[in-house]
Amino acid sequence: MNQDVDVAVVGAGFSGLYLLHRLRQAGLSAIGLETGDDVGGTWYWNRYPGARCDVPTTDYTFSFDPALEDAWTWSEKYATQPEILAYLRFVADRYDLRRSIRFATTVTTATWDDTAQRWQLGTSNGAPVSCRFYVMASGCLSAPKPPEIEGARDFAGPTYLTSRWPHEGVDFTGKRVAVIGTGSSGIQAIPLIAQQASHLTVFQRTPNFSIPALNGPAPAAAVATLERDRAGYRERARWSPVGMPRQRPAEYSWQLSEAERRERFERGWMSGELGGLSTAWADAVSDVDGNALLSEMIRGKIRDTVTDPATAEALCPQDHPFGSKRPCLDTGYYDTYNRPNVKLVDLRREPIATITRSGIRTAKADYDVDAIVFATGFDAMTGAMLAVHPMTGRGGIKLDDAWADGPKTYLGLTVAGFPNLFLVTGPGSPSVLANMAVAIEQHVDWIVDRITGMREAGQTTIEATETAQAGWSRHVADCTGLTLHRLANTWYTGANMRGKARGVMPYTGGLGAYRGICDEVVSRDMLGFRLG
Ligand code: FAD
Ligand code: N01
Repeated sequence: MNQDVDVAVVGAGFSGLYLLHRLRQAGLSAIGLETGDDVGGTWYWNRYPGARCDVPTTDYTFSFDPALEDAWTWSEKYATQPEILAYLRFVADRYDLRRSIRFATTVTTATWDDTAQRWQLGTSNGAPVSCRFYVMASGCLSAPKPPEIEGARDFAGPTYLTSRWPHEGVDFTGKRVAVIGTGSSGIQAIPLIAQQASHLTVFQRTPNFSIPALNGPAPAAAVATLERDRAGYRERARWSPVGMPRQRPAEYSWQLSEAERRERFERGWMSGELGGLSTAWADAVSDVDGNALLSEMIRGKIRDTVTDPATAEALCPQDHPFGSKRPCLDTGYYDTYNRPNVKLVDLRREPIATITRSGIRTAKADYDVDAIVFATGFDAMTGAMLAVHPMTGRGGIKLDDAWADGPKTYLGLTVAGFPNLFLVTGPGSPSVLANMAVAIEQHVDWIVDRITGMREAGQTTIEATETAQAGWSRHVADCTGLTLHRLANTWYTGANMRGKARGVMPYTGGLGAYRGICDEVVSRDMLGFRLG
């Protein structure tokens, strides 16, 4: 027996929770299907030491209900994973969402039935689901990347994935630990693991830019700005390029003297926000030359902090402009390499040959350890969507075939050939380049408004045209051509996954501009969509 609903929502993180709330408010029947056994998504899974947000929490928060904002106060500028998880649980309870979610349930297959004009979802637990609309709120950083290291299964000791951290925590006291990976997850975890372990060896393939978070209570000035006019602040965030209202500089690097650039850089460095540096001057993250000045100043900070010159040099990113790869916010990351119990292994000089029973063998040495932490990242943006396999649209077309040369969407929200399927924060949407709480609310509102609009118009199907999808893909590529993101091998481009098609996946034109485009599509009679 099927479970029949108007809308099936895959995932119970920020996106799934807000979707369920809005769908219920709209009088639609909906079910949430979630692999985890509780709500939270990212914040349910990523429980590694030091996990916290890198967008100030007063911005990284739901804004759809002022009463919810009144009911919750964040304790820190950058809240920890347990606090963000507690918030999402609070949201689930406040709007009584859990009763609509089937936990411990993975959506395994999805098939469009053109006769019934419904999706049929196979699940790992309980009845299959039949739904008119199928929404993948499955997360763009939710599918862990396999370590892709030979011998990974041979290691005799425990291994941990930052994105699947044990709920009971891990005690590394007295242990020799290896961390592989120096992205945001590794850079947050490394200082805390170093404090506990007897010895920590960090295996770094590509150094990342990181700036100090300077965490603490939410800065009084930021809170005052927000509280003076919260509705206005939230509205400005919605129309801003990155989902946070921030001043953008007018002066380009070449219009500033060296002393002025230094002064702005130091202020940005001490702002404790990624935006503090990317707005140091107008061309800081948009032009190679303006960026080179900034990147070199950051390398200077690394050299000033790390006492061993060879280690400092190995930690200095040289292969990508600041901001082209997601930079990190850290607490004591570079200082950690001054500890006597921490060693950096530069995999560019000695690549990993294999993992052995007792540790990690590189081209130069054997490093025996008691535990290995894989901070190796995600099959980003497409991983969770393609893991529903097969996902079959009109005429038997499969999503992995449709995306064989890279993901193609219309607005990052829909895929030609897949009627009544919506993606939240899909490839071709700004998502990961913005404050995602704001990006998610925009997507959810747009999707639910379309579904309710169709109900009012007596329509049952919506599908992007091939022409619209091709046009959007061109626009996404054109915008990318104007940014520095194309210059780095990152998870934004699929380069972190063996065999994955290459191309900048997020929309780089900015969240506010994107919102305007989505609204314009609606105001122009759903331009690019076929409705029936
Ligand atoms: P997720 O939270 O990823 O939830 C998706 C859910 O879908 C998961 O629980 C997953 O189990 C479930 N799922 C997937 N596939 C299936 C399936 N087939 N069947 C059933 N369930 C399925 N963004 C920011 O803007 N600011 C930050 O500071 C920030 N910090 C981050 C820190 C970390 C450690 C990570 C990994 C990401 C961070 N992000 C941040 C991005 C973050 O992913 C988003 O902000 C947001 O939490 C995503 O919410 P979501 O609901 O869209 O997806
Ligand atoms: O993943 P990553 P992440 N051998 O892909 C290395 C968000 N986030 O989980 O760069 C050796 O960035 C890999 O090396 P390289 C945020 O958006 C936010 O850290 O491919 N090394 C890299 O160093 C972030 O960008 C926060 O050469 C291997 C690392 O593993 C995104 O999630 C915290 C390897 C992976 O870094 C992903 O971050 C956490 C191999 N085989 C996450 N395979 C905040 O602070 C991979 N690596 C808010």
